[in-house]
Amino acid sequence: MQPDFLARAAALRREIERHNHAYYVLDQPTIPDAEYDRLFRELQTLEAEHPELDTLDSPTRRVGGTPLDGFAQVRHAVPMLSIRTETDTEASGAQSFDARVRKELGRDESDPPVEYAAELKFDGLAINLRYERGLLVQASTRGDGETGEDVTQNIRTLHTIPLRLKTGSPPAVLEVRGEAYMRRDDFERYNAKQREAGQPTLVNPRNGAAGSIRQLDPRLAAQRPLSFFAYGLGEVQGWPLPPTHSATLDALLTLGVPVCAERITGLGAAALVAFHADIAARRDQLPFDIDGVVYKVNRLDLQHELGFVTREPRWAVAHKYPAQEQLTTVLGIDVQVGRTGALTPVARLTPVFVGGVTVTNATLHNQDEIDRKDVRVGDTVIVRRAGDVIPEVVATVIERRPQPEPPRFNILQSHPVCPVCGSHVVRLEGEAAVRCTGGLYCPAQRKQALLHFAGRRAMDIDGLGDKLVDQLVERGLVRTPADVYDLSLDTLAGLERMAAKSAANLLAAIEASKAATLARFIFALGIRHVGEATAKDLARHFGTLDALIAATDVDLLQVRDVGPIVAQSIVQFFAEPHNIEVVGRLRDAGIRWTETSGAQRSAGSLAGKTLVLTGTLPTLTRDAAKVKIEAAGGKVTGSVSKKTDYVVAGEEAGSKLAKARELGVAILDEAGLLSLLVSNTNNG
Ligand code: 5U1
Repeated sequence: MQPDFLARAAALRREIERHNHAYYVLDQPTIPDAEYDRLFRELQTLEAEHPELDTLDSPTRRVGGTPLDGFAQVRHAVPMLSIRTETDTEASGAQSFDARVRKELGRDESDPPVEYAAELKFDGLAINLRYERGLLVQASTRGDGETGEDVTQNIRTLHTIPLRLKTGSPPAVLEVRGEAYMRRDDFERYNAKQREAGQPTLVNPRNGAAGSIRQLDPRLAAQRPLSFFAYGLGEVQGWPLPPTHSATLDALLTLGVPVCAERITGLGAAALVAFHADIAARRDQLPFDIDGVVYKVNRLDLQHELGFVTREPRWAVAHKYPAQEQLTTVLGIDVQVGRTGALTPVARLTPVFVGGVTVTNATLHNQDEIDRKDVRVGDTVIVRRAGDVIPEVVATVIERRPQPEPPRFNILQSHPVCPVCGSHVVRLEGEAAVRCTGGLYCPAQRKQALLHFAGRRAMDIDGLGDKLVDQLVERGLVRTPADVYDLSLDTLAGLERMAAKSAANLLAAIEASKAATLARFIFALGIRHVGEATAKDLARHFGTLDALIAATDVDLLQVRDVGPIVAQSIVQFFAEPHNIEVVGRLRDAGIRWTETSGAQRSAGSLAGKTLVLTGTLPTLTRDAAKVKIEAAGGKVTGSVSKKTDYVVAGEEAGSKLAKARELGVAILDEAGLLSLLVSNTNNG
């Protein structure tokens, strides 16, 4: 009989790989992170206690091992070829390839068209994955095509690459060739995190992929999110080759190897021209960078017949798209005020054609990024435009800097006040951004602030949407939210796409919004860092708007969950005279709420208590339970911690209930909650 630990390890591996697949491939996590971590640690412990369990396909191998001194050289069993690359127009590139292929195969006009496979040319790093008897034993870079570098440890950290092929009868040897790449969203997320932490950012996804794979510390490599697509084979033993390239990729998919779905097969040059045009039109919407498309003769016997010239096969060609990075010069550095008041430095550029459009401006993100890249007016810079992402300056070519050197650029020095509204500009501690303190008064922030003010969870003005706000602000009819309450039927009816009936409905919604709550009103003001939950806490704590306006940093720090950053932001907001003026006008317009005294606020039976709702309650919806709890002075949060007073659990309560048990937090059912609420009514 199998010892228990063997069976347990096998079950854990199966379960962890299932969760990995759900999380990394399907993007649909099946269990909470904490539960996944528990399973993973259990497997790590078992493997540490029983070294005989430590196999190459264990998911624990994916976290990266000890740092390397350098990469070992790997001689490729079958050379890794490169591909002929062309940048002609869409039609001529495909037609000249088809003409060459037909000529080499001795086909003339009367012969049927050649069948081609067309796919994407990913912008990453070419990798050879070597599977022996189904097990991933080695991963190597292309190198010079004959000899590459052994990057097995780092490649194992890519969760979409199978450590074992999905087949009951694995081939003796199967080498899979493809590209490791970084998705654009992973690149953006990684860089945003790095920027926040004041750490160096990646220049582009391709450098991100290449840099991670050639990273000597696999634990660092594991932190950089990479993906992989297969597009061909190397050495193969004991695996019947399918008759075509497309069938080969299909077969790899069934073995669990990732293959990109954006591929076609078609007859003759026309199919390739159509594929090229289709992908060109959708290039920006793809989740990853490509630098072109690849055309291949689909039948493997014809590929064999066509053979190679030097290191490039005659049966394939890459057809490039315009580059997504170009060199240009910085004519000046402007500052734009964004919707949260952040002053974003923008480089004005000598116009340059990049990523299919002419770019004249590129973001420099913030002061830290300007300093890190040392961008100055007059510099030659690399500009990148990929996907729908706004163009950015990714690096400065220091060698080309004009002499004498231009001065460094500093936002606070060049813009001590907001260029749009003249309010003070500050850089808050711990923040990368320099911000305008103008808030509601600043026109650049006005549209967004208005939309927020009118939002469902704020003043709930039904019908005051995007298009209308644009018109109202652009025509100068609304400068601050207070102006909304001065709008007349005539003015509204005179707007584009606004019938008399809609204008009357909007006016009624504006009127109805005057019956507010203090919490909604505070939230509607759009104070930075004051979300809905904080607004409720502030309303509950201070009871009146005047008390909140008069509050100091020290007073604000008494409020649950308010830390120094939030406190500073609130003080700064009410210190700006324009904001006080707008608040006064809103009150004068008739916005009202019930203000509560200190005694009333502490009277609720759940005053000061924090509750977490989990599972389905028998009669109350989650929103209804939340309203009742808040009416009794309690607060509802999303996660269980030692600070939680009660967890209210219904049917199918999951990890939150388990956590409550683990931490010894009191657990209530709906009846228990209702009895607490009843005691509130009796008391209050
Ligand atoms: N999709 C794809 N990319 N790519 C790159 N196929 C493909 N094939 C290549 C290369 C270098 O080379 C083979 C044609 C040998």
